[in-house]
Amino acid sequence: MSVVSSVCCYCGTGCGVLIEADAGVVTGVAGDPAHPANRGRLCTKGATLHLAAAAASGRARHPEFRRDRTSVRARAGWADALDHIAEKFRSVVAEHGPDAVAFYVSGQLTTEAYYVFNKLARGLVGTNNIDTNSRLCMSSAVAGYKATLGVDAPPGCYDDIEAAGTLFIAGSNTAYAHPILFRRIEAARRARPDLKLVVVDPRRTDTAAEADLHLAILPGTDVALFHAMLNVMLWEDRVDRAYIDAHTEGWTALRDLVRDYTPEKAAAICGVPAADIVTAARWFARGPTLSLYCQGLNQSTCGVDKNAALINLHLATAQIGKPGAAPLSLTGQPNAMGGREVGGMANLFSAHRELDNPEHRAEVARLWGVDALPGQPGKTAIEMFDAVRRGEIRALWIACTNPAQSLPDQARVREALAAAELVVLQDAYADTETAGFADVLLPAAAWGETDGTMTNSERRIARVRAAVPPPGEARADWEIVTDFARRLDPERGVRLFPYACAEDVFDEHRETTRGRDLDITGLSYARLDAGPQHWPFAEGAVEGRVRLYADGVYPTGSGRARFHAAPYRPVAEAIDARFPLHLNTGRLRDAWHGMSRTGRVARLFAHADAPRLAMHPRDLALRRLASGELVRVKSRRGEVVVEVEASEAVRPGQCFLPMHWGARFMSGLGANALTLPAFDAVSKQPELKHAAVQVARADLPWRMAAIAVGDGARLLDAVQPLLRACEYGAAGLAGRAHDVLTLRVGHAHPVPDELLAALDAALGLADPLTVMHYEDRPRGIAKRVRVEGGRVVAARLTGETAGFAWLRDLAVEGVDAQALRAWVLAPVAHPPAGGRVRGRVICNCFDVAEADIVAAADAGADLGALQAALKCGTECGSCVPELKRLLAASRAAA
Ligand SMILES: Nc1nc2c(c(=O)[nH]1)N[C@H]1C(S)=C(S)[C@@H](COP(=O)(O)OP(=O)(O)OC[C@H]3O[C@@H](n4cnc5c(=O)[nH]c(N)nc54)[C@H](O)[C@@H]3O)O[C@H]1N2
Ligand SMILES: Nc1nc2c(c(=O)[nH]1)N[C@H]1C(S)=C(S)[C@@H](COP(=O)(O)OP(=O)(O)OC[C@H]3O[C@@H](n4cnc5c(=O)[nH]c(N)nc54)[C@H](O)[C@@H]3O)O[C@H]1N2
Ligand code: SF4
Ligand SMILES: [Mo]
Repeated sequence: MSVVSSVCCYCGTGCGVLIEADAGVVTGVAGDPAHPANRGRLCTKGATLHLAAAAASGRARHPEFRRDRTSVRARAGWADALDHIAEKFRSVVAEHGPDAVAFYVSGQLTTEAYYVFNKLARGLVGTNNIDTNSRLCMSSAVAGYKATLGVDAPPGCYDDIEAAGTLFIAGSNTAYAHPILFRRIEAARRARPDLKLVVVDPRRTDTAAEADLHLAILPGTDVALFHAMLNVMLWEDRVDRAYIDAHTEGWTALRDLVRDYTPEKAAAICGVPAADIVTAARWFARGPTLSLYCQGLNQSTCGVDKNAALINLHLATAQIGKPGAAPLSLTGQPNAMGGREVGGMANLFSAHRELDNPEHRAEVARLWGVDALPGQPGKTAIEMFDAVRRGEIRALWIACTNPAQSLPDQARVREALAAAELVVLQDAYADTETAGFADVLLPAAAWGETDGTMTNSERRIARVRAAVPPPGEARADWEIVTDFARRLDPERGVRLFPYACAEDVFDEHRETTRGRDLDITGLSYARLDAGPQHWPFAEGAVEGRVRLYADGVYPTGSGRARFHAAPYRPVAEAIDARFPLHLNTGRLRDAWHGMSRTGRVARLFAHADAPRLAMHPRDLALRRLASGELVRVKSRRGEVVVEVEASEAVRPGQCFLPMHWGARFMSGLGANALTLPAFDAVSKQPELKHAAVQVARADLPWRMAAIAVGDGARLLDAVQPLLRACEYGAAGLAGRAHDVLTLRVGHAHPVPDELLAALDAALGLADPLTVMHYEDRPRGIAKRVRVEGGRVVAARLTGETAGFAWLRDLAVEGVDAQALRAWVLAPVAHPPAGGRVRGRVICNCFDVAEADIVAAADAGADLGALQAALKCGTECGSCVPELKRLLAASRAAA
């Protein structure tokens, strides 16, 4: 057995993990006690990384390609696949120029892979058409920092959590999206009960529920709120005039602008009490104040203004450059920061250089050893897919991202993917939504299989290490690019891409940072082996700089930070009589994006096993809907059918749909069937957090549900035809010791018998000799159950699906199925008396269900008693916020 230290491949917290491996297989993970981001802790997703890594089905193992759109992809060798792409690229470039080629890459690549992709696009192909999913994620934060502080550098660090007097969390559901940071926040508040927590979020998330003050603002109104807070600070003389005079510029314009934003006026725009705005302003100004913010600010058509308006507050009160005081933008993906360092966006260049600066271009050309670099701006994500759709971009290389799930307005995205002459997909898995569009599939090594570095939210660079070899012929991302570059241009490619290992790439990247704000010339793999380090870390330094701007000098040219005076602007798509509800989208605790990895770990479905639209009970009543019913959610662009659930966490007039379910896990295209491609004029980041929708009951009387024990990914493949055939469908996994497929579908009329027969064959329900079978044709009701060794291993319920959850739990628990025979062979639909259903699991570590927690809470338990009796929330802690919420709900009900 071997143990290798690396970092978690999920969120930007960047937790250190120890990967245990045996005979080439990842067998376990543990939090790395030596890593400063997590000190040994992991959240639900991090703690199950080994399960995701060990799930072998669905991995891309061999290159595949097809010569034309009418054929299917066939397995090929690396040389043939890469030569095929090279040939296509050469012909497209010869005929239409380099800008007819584009790369769409990812904040989940290592810095080294990111670096070589950039060099390939700009240095070898000669196009700036390289953008990334960070455009959907961090580009407003990048632009917000640059507009105010001069460069894209988060000035604070995680230790500021413990040093702060006020934590100001805006548009971040830290409890779900950065759980280990939230554990630190909880611990800091336990240690110092006077540490104030303010949360700005339209929803009452678990993060908001923990706050001393929750500002449940109306969607998109943050700028009005932040301006009003500054208005209060001005009135009450809480701004730091000396700091403003010495270290900033643009104050007068901002001061004049915010005069109009009285708390009363902002209260009307934001839908929160004016008194709360005043309180927030006072706590903020008192400080030291650490702001933590994420997609609620970034994913907006005024995302840059939101970011900058918050930074204004830090500058006006001098809450920056000292312990506990900083505007700290949380990065989403594990290497969102590293991508920015190497210039991984269409408008950026290596080492925080600017594309539109000719000197910067010349510097990079010199460093790379090329004559010149293209100056024509590249296309950003939304623009890029539009250009593909129009036929302007003909060849598209996608790596480590799943645009057929995650980009807004899926109908348009899919038109683009279908229109392209060549789609290359470099992914670790072969079964993502985007894989269906790929002409060439290049199998990539995944987490635990590659070497490199990543930078987390606090500018800390850590080593990523391989613990096992990649499966089949999969290769590291940087290696695929290097090989391709050498084939595309045998002379220049070999000269420009001389790398033999990831470290060679790192060393070259390091050199490009010399003299820049993010100078890391003092770092090396050897240095990083001793532990992760903050940048900047210039040659000769003994450690990285933990906090920036302590001296009040900003890299803006004038040395002064710039106030940003932009008025509040509403969301792009207003609600109206036809689309009267605000739709908000975002994350759940245990799912990662399109679930290509978390969707292989059955226990990660236990917290939320299907996509559900959260709506306020009043809005449900208005539509005569009840929790659990199917609804059709429609926007101007598309629709989805999902279950609705009553939730007090959303305000009346709003609803929330998780982003995780795409076409592989549900019928339809998921949340992004509804979202719109409108983007911020500066950052080009789309407004994924808001669309206008309508919601109405979906009358789909024909229902079917199925379960089956087996290989999760294979079973999910088998249910795809049914998901496609039905208007409603949700597929997932359940279980811990073994995978149980779960499938629920609904449709206006019965689906063709052939489809059901095919499903039965795939789930092992076809053999009349081994399958118990009840059928009531006139009523359209059928039950089929297969029992093996006294255990339910597969079942299908048609027409009447009331027994679904009960059967699923029987299959999960593998309990003796004696009572089943009588039930299957009788017309009753509901589970027999005593047929218990476990329901949602809140604590994933100890497998504790909501029902058991609620029962204990109703019996008077407090958090300590709950933890002592059920052990829930005593391991990773991810469920603690929810335990507190259930306890509070129980107390309120009592
Ligand atoms: N479990 C889990 N964790 C993740 C990820 C994941 O997929 N799953 N993904 C990672 C990635 S890439 C990212 S970018 C981060 C995202 O992390 P977060 O940004 O924290 O997560 P989201 O749920 O997208 O959105 C955050 C909150 O913004 C709120 N919001 C919506 N509109 C507004 C608004 O107008 N103003 C304000 N103030 N708030 C608003 C939403 O209600 C939501 O609660 O998470 C990272 N961590
Ligand atoms: N409605 C809505 N949409 C959203 C958001 C939202 O809040 N609401 N959030 C947006 C945000 S912030 C983000 S970051 C995006 C995320 O959207 P995506 O980038 O599409 O998300 P993932 O599912 O993480 O895609 C990563 C892909 O890389 C593959 N992969 C994993 N490891 C490797 C590897 O080592 N190498 C390679 N080559 N491939 C690998 C995975 O199998 C997966 O297919 O979604 C955006 N879309
Ligand atoms: S908080 Fe969880 S998902 Fe994020 S890096 Fe840490 S273990 Fe991974
Ligand atoms: Mo993200």
